[in-house]
Amino acid sequence: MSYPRDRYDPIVLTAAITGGDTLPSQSRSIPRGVDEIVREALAAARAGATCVHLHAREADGRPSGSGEMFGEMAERIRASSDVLLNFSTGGTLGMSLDERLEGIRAGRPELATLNLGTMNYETFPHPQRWPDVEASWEREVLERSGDGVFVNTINMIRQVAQTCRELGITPELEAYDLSHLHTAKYLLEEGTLTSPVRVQLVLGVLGGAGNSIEDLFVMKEAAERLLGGALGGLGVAATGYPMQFRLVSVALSWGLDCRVGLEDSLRTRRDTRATSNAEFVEVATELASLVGRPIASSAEFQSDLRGREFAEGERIATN
Ligand code: KMH
Ligand code: ZN
Repeated sequence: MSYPRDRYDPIVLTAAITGGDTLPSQSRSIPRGVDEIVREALAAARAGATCVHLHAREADGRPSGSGEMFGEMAERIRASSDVLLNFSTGGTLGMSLDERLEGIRAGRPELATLNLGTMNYETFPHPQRWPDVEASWEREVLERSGDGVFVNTINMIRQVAQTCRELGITPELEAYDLSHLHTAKYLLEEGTLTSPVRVQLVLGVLGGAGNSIEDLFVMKEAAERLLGGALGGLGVAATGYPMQFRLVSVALSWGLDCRVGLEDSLRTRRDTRATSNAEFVEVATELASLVGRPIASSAEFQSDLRGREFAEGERIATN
């Protein structure tokens, strides 16, 4: 599956199961603890997701970088499904990079996020819009609002890229803004990243680009202009309702990979809060069917990723 996609080429559909930005008090549907996250990931796979993007959360919903939890999630999901695993290295504010990399070392997912820059990162920017919360740790998160910085220095990015290479993991480059695409271009030129690269445009985080269709257009055009032939895949993850589904609708028509799920949105209709990630996958597969865009099976995506590794290995062998 090369990029750009032809008119009927399949796209990769990722379900973002739980994330680490939302607070459990916002919705009891946000899976917490290994049992709930595994259950939700398997249900999303059964509903048609090619891949699941996973964070870890403790039983009380607190985000965690625990290698033990990620390792258990990987083992239990792989025992029941061929869905591909995409683990977050984003962690949560205050985690060291080593803590953020524990999960991929333990679970050896097929993919892992590689966040392309340091940025302001706000989920609850104004007290007037804070959700009611139950746990004291949630209140502490809200009280820190306005000071959120997501740290990803160039050397940290180099370390994530190197760790992925050592573990045979495909990095998914997370671009929140135009500057991140320039960083990706530079890292390809210095050899930290190797072509082809998979880029995901992450839209709607306060501190990054917005989640309008115009923002998606600008970022897509910039990605193609800056990364051109090095793009092996280009996708979009947009936050919030209705923009997650509106951008998915455009992305499906353009042949971009798509991400849906409770990490990025809590509603599947204007007045309906989602009760599962499978509901999001069902909306995305219905939209895909309506616009004639096949969704890649996990086996197709797996062989695509392996094909590149093989091709890369061949290139190294002939040097
Ligand atoms: N929660 C998304 C906006 C990661 O996991 O590394 C950011 C994200 C990045 O998914
Ligand atoms: Zn994530």
